[in-house]
Amino acid sequence: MMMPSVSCRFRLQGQPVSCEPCGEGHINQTYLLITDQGVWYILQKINRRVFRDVNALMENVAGVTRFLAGTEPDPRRVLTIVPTVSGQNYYQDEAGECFRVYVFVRDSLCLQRPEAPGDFGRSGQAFGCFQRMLSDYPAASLHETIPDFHNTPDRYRKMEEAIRADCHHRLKDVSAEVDFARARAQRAGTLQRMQAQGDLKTRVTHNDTKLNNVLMDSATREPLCVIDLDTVMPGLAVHDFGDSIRFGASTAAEDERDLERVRFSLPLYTEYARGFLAGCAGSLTDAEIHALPEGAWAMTLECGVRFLTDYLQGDVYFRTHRPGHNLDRCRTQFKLVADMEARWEQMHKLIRSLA
Ligand code: ADP
Ligand code: GN1
Ligand code: MG
Repeated sequence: MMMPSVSCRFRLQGQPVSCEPCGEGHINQTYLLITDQGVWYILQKINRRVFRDVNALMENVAGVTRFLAGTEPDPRRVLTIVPTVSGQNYYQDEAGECFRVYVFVRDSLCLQRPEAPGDFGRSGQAFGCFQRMLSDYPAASLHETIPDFHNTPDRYRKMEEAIRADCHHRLKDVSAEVDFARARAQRAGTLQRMQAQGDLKTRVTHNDTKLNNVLMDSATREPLCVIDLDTVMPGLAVHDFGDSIRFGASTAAEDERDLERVRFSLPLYTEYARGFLAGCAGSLTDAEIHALPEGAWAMTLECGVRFLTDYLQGDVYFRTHRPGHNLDRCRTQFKLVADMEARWEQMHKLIRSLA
């Protein structure tokens, strides 16, 4: 990358000497920016197609990070926004593109899959703890950065719209996946119905709890910092649990093409559940604990539906790196859903034994 001209808009220590793409996020464009004083930053171009109201988004991030920094003195444990020269928390250029800078959390690991025993459980503890720490955060002050983000029935409606439009003539490739999703449409709304009836509590949640959204200390592998706060909104604890499971409790990557290699791992599920429950430290209700397996199933199915919808719409939402990438992702998610259904009793039994 050419040295970005936007860097001069931020209060950096020193002059940039390098700026290279960084990370494997599907949404924003992320760069590691290093200055001549040896200071490392994360520079991000925010995805405007996904986040329509960047001002609201950054108000959320600023509010949450300020709140967390008030309880946590170690700067490596909370995401830190670097302001612009005029004191704003992001910069908008003439073309309307929006950029922000964070302090890079040094000596940290960002894992794409659990690598060492305990990695996944520790990430569960971090996300559970994150949610508990935000339990006193004024939820009403948060903007809904993506409306209906984990409203699974609404994700189904969008899939059906994409099927009807079939604007890229891809429907013919995905009849098995469409059938798989449709066969589960009724059950997919279970958690929303429970929430509407007041059986599941609405909390401040992260909503994007992939393993690569928590940084670990590279020396001790202890969780350091929960990142990617763009979707912190009122939501369901079981969704935070489930989104981690769909990504991390698989024996293969989210985009693995060989489905034989994709299996739902009960040991990883157990490890995560143990860590998550410890992080929540008794704050979950019995109904939430009982619904954890449903959260895993629903988040995996929903994510598969979202990948399928994006495939049908021509890959406009998630960043892709090859033709059919979103369809490959959809297939891994549906394979995991089928595996979970086959192990449903064990998933429940494990949660009961931990609770
Ligand atoms: P996306 O929404 O595209 O996933 P993220 O905010 O998760 O964007 O950032 C993408 C990647 O950049 C992360 O997975 C991580 O590798 C890296 N990253 C982001 N913020 C930091 C940070 N403060 N310190 C170190 N690495 C970071
Ligand atoms: C996106 O931003 P990233 O890569 O952490 C997406 C999540 C999906 C995930 C699938 C804002 O997460 O909802 O579960 O891809 N984030 C947004 O890997 O849509
Ligand atoms: Mg991310």
